[in-house]
Amino acid sequence: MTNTQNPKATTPTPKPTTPPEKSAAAVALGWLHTARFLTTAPQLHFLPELDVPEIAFVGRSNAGKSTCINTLTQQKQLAFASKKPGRTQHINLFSLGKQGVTDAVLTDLPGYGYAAVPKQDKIRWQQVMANYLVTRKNLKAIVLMCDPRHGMTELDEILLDVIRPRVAEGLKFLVILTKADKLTRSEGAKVLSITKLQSGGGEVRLFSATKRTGIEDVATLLWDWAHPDLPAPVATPVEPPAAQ
Ligand SMILES: Nc1nc2c(ncn2[C@@H]2O[C@H](COP(=O)(O)OP(=O)(O)OP(=O)(O)O)[C@@H](O)[C@H]2O)c(=O)[nH]1
Ligand SMILES: [Mg+2]
Repeated sequence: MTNTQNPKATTPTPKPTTPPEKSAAAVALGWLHTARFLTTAPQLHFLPELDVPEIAFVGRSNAGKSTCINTLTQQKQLAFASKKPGRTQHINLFSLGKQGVTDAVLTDLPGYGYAAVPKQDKIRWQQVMANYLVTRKNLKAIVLMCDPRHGMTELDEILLDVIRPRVAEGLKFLVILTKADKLTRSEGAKVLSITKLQSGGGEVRLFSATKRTGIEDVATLLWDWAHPDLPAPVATPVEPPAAQ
């Protein structure tokens, strides 16, 4: 008999669904979301020595380093981003890790190439950064942020030369082409393939904080690099429901 009084009573009970498998990207983003401020230093020798993997964000001023860190960590103001170039003037470290246990750090470095900076300061800063990139013992990966509308600039090439010996020794290297929302699809594809050639074997990804392009991919890559001894963060596949 059909129940005409209460149509809801005839609605079939939804089939029990299996919980979705937690993807590698979800694990990586959950890990990045634990980011918290660790310390800030005006110069290299003020940085604490650490024994966890460190991932440094470098690139021209205004390329989008701080915004990228905020996007990846899903926090609005962890790193200071600004329309005004030269916003980040210190080396800022952020701890990552669940339950307050730090298992990696992210480093936001001041950008280079900002025209308004006095020449002496520029030279001093380039030396600080080169020193950091060459001597920081726990440095595990470098993320070079690059505005694809300008491509790799001379200063980016100098940076590549500085880190090349360490990349040859196993330092991980990723070029993030930022602000991809400003490019058409074909412009994006073109700059991606050119940068792959220029990056000397490093990884290259298109990224947009506004359109949220490339976030999961970059997050997974960073998680993998910070946890080389762990298997990929995929939960055990869920068994399909038994046939009725
Ligand atoms: N359209 C667009 N704008 C972005 C994106 N990422 C960053 N921006 C903008 O670019 C400007 C610079 O961003 P920041 O993150 O402060 O750049 P930065 O590399 O940290 O700059 P410095 O600290 O000066 O080295 C800001 O106005 C951001 O809103 C993006 O993916 N798309
Ligand atoms: Mg910044």
